[in-house]
Amino acid sequence: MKEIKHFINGEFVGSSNGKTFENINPINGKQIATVHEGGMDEVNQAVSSARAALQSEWGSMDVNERVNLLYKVADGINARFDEFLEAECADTGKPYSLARHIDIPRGAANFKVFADTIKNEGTELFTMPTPDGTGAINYALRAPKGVIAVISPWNLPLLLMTWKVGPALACGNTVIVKPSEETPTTTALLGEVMNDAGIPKGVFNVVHGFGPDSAGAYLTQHADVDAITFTGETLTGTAIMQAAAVGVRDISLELGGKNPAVVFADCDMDKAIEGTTRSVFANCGQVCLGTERVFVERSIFDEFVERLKQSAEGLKVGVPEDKDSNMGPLVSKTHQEKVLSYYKNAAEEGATVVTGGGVPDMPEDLKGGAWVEPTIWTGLADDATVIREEIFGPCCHIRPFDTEEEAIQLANDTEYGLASSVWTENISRAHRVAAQIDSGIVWVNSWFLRDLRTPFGGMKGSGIGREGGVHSLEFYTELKNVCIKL
Ligand code: NAD
Ligand code: 6OD
Repeated sequence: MKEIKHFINGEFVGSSNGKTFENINPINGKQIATVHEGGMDEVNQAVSSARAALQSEWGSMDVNERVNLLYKVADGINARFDEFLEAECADTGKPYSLARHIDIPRGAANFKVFADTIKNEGTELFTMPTPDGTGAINYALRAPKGVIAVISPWNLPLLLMTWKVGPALACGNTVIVKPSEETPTTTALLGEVMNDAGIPKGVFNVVHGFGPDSAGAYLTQHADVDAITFTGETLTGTAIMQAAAVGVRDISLELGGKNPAVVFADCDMDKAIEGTTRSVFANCGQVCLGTERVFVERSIFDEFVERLKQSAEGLKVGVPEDKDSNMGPLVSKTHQEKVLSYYKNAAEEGATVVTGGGVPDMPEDLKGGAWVEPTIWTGLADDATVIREEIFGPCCHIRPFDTEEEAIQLANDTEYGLASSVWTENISRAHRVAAQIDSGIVWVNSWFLRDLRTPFGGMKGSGIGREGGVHSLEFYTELKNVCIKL
């Protein structure tokens, strides 16, 4: 059985307490690896290594050298593209076709883009008059924040982990990553790439384990961690924010969503169906930016529901290596139980099940997997459970609306505010509606189209802070003002 160890100070090490857990393939429920579970010892060692590395060659390295090393990391991921692909798909069950286009290329791009950002972005300078007439200039210096804890989820493991590690290292910090217990493999592989690229020991560390009473909590509570960057559920974010309050440490929180799509009668229906099919069902609905509430103008409601149904029923649920498969299983049996409980609840609360609602009939060797059907509901009241709570599965509710004002009010009727999509060919309406929807990103006639220079993050319960482009530099550095009296 393959063994996955921690990566501390440039070396793969097992847990001192001998504790391990199983890494399960969600397509069939079979174990694919044994993972070491980190305790306080491993977290202490990783934090000490990260602190020491700040004082080593890494701390005094000039930005050009750092940028070159990060380019080598990106090249290293690309050089081992197929290994990363296989590992990511085994941990998550997602189709190769998806991971090949999104997860792995973005894993590499996250290093290149932030290397370029730190190299090309200047800081501000102001000149000011003084009473004696000589004047003064103020300029800003950026310094790394220090030791950063990165806590990441399982849905896009490499993409979301490197989205934090890339800018953190570009800014000269050192990191300790606690990847999700469901998906440890690509983070471990990245350790090998870091060594091959020549990243100094202790700059990138990985401790595996769980959240509460395990590596996640020990790391976020560790007094020598300077800042915490987290992606995951809103409830976990709340616990991490409490941990960060001790010692007044900075946090960046990218949390859950209950994202709306608003489809106007003047949309291009083909584009709206194609985009909504992706936003609801891609990655088996496990994308924080995915759509779970669809609002459609009444005059096209029936046609839209029928066409989205056909599109959902045309999806092929299958194993990662199947070229025709466009939907894998959920990440785990535990998550399958959660999603199926929402399917049951929707029916109990009176939903019309347009399609799906259960478990697909899979071949015998896949029956132990975490499969669920793509599912669409209509007819629920606005306070129904599946309309209020994040499900994180391949499902949505579709509701009609009559006016633009009503559509905006419905879209904003949630405690979350991460992402939204608006489908209209009317450019004035697109600008008007985008400005009024309370979410960190509004896509018009698209979904998950990403420019990494733009601000990314959530409003309301979907998070605190923005990352992306210069916004990442704001989080991963301390800005110091120097005022020179002339
Ligand atoms: P999760 O919150 O359960 O776990 C995320 C990570 O936090 C894991 O590594 C876990 O071990 C760790 N953790 C759990 N409890 C902890 C604690 N008390 N202290 C420290 N660490 C702890 O999330 P998940 O189930 O892995 O991911 C799905 C969730 O993530 C969904 O809610 C989804 O919307 C959200 N998400 C948000 C974004 C975004 O950009 N806003 C992106 C992806 C996923
Ligand atoms: O594209 C990104 O940078 C990003 N953070 C995506 C988040 C997806 C959530 O599942």
